[in-house]
Amino acid sequence: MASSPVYVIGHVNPDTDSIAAAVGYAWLIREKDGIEAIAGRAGAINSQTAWVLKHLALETPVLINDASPRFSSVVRRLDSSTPDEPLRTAWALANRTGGVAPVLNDDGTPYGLITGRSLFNYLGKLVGSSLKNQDIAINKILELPCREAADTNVSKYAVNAKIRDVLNRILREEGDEVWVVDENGRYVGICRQKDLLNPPRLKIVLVDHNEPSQSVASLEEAELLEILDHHRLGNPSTHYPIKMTVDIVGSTSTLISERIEESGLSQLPAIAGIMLAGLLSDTLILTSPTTTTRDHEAAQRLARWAFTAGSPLEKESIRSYGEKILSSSAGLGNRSSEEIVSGDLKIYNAGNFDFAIAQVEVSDLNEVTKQLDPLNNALDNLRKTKNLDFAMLMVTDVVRGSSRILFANVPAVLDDLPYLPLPDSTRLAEGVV
Ligand SMILES: [Mn+2]
Repeated sequence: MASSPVYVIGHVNPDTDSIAAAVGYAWLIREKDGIEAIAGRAGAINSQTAWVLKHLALETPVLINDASPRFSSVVRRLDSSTPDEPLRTAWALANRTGGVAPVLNDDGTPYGLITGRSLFNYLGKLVGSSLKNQDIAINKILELPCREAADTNVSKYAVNAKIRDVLNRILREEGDEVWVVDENGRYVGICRQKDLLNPPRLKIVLVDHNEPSQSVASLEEAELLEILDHHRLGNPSTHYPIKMTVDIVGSTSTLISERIEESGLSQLPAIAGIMLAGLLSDTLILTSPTTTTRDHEAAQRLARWAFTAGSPLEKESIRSYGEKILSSSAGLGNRSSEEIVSGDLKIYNAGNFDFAIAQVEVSDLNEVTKQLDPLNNALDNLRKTKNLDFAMLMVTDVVRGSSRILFANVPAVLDDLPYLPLPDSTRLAEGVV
């Protein structure tokens, strides 16, 4: 079996830096190490990232929201025969596949599986106890159609199904093989019981986060190779040593652009373009308090790679590109309150409280006033369903650099927050993004 690919994946509720870092780092691994690396995403992309991907004509990374091994990691794509072909075809096939011949209908769906057991059962029926039938010559049997000797009761599993979910059921089945089919029920391959017992783990590199709670589900079932991030440490735990870089810069894209430079490589314009978008989005065009000199240098470097002749960003400056990116984030208008409070959501535990902080970016803080009641309701529902002590929604004006904060069930200790209480019981946090 060919070595399995490495997936580079950012956090759930991905923002632009999270997607950009996955795309950029997967490229670097492929380019520098010659390893198959694929950019993944742990959830739906937001409207800002969608705009950037489209503008740069980049493909959306593959959705991976659960790292539990799937049938796709163990499927054997064996050659097949058809129900009407003579059994000798299946016989020849089984000699090459190690004893199995998949028989497929014309539309590509499984008809039945010819195995040693199915053949033996069939011969038993054919010969029976009658002495005269024992004279049938083997070459006559091999002329019979495949359909006769195929076991048509073999179960089918979707190529994307999680092995863990159905393993016990499969182990109780009679045969050693099961079908693996695509979403239309068409043959993908077969899979043997013994391959399911210890499936290869998904190889994963985490970017732009390090807390398992912000990661793809079933991370513990994956083989974690590396973490590359710029956030606070959130207790990642592994059974073996891994490469880990958590540095104080404004974006993960900054770190990756430095790695690319260290390798003596230059980035493709479109990928440099999305990394620059990740950097400018996380640092609000290099103005956020998290911005460092290294981010400024990275922006220059990425701009040099991205703003080349013929690229979609040919005529941009860092400033003009940054403004387009920030204004491409959707306001509150065309999304439901439920979507808004769960879109960019992080769950924390600190000081004996379980709480959530959600954030949404707008270009005008007055948008909040119009939707205050539904947003408060959605925030409180979110708090209840997630079983939290309290929840906050930061509505951030990315142009003027201020936020309005909505609270659900906020504890008294937070009354001392230095943010101006407004009559509608939200608070204004000037300069907080
Ligand atoms: Mn980031």
